[in-house]
Amino acid sequence: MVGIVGKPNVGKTTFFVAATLAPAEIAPYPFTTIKPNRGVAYLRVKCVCRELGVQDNPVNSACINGNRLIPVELIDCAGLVPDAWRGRGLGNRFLDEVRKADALIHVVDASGSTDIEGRPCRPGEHDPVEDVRFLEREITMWMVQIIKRDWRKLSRRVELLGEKLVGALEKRLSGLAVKRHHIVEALRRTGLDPNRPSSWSDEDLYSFTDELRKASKPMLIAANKMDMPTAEENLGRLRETGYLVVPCCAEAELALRRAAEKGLIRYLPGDPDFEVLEPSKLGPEQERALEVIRERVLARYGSTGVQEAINSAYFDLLGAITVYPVEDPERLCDHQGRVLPDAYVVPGGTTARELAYMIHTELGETFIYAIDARTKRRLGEDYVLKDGDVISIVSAKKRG
Ligand SMILES: Nc1nc2c(ncn2[C@@H]2O[C@H](COP(=O)(O)OP(=O)(O)O)[C@@H](O)[C@H]2O)c(=O)[nH]1
Ligand SMILES: [Mg+2]
Repeated sequence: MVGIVGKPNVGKTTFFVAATLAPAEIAPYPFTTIKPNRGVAYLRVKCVCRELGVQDNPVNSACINGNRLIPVELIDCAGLVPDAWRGRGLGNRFLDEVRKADALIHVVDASGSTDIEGRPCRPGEHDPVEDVRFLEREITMWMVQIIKRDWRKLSRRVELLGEKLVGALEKRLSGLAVKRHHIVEALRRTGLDPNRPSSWSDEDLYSFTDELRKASKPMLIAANKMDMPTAEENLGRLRETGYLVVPCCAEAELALRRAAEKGLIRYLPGDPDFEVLEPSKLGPEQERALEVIRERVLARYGSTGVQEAINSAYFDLLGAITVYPVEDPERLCDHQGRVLPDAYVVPGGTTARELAYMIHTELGETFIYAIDARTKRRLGEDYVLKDGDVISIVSAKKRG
């Protein structure tokens, strides 16, 4: 799951509403509304159907003109204000939501027309780079607070009873979507001694936790409100932070999706342009508004950035890949004859057997080998899946 974070009034909810408005061509996913601030967005990838020259019948996803749309969960986190980690504002709610996220999209008001607390100010007056630093610090401080709670007890167990720090922290932080390899990575980056936690200073603990945050909550910046004249120059400065920065206009995306929903324009989220389908039904104001979007956003930045930000969160931050499991490697279909029924978005490094487990526990347990449907070659359980693989799994037990 990916969380949308940022201070108030930057456009998080606009981004969320736009991203979770299903394209008109596809029936909304059955679990579209989970909670008011939790919904389903779609990853957009080039489907393998064209390359393989087949007409597909997607089941767990949709395919529009060769674009596979795969549902993923998105959460619109409460606006963050300084000192949230101490419980200020909606701090606790915010942190409770960030807890579950595997990656974060930090929506920033690139136009600089909201101050550090999210209050409107003169466009260009506020420096959005400050927002980036403040959010990092808030999340790190919150994690420090959790780790510090029983640091001494934990240190004693490690130093006197020989318990491993990595294992102890893993248990302590399991509710924060922090994994073992994140902890190992943070230790490696700080070079701190895992056998002597009692010797760590407060600064050591802070830098360790900061690395832990970077590893376990990778983040990109959606530089929003790019339609505003003051946004352009902040874009370069935001890029200097080292983060992946996607120029964005959530308001434009929302307008385009709504116009597409009504059949007024042809537009698929992520497209570089739109096509007016019903010129007679567009009022002069709507026509002008769409033209402004084309000029100020699409022509300049190549898209509204909303789809790109969601795709980047999965494919760049999390290194995910898309694979297509099929039962019949010849006809590329499931037992009901549906061609390329499913697209799975899985972590990079996933093996054939791990994929089998993701499909069905029993399939994982009875796995014999897999078949690459393109080459018809046999693949062993340790085969590491590649992006776009079409895979059939052969197991000892016939599934009913
Ligand atoms: N100019 C401009 N305004 C936007 C954009 N996205 C959102 N807004 C406006 O910013 C204000 C706050 O938006 P909202 O989504 O409620 O922000 P949140 O508090 O971060 O959830 C609203 O007035 C939106 O219309 C954008 O891309 N461009
Ligand atoms: Mg909001």
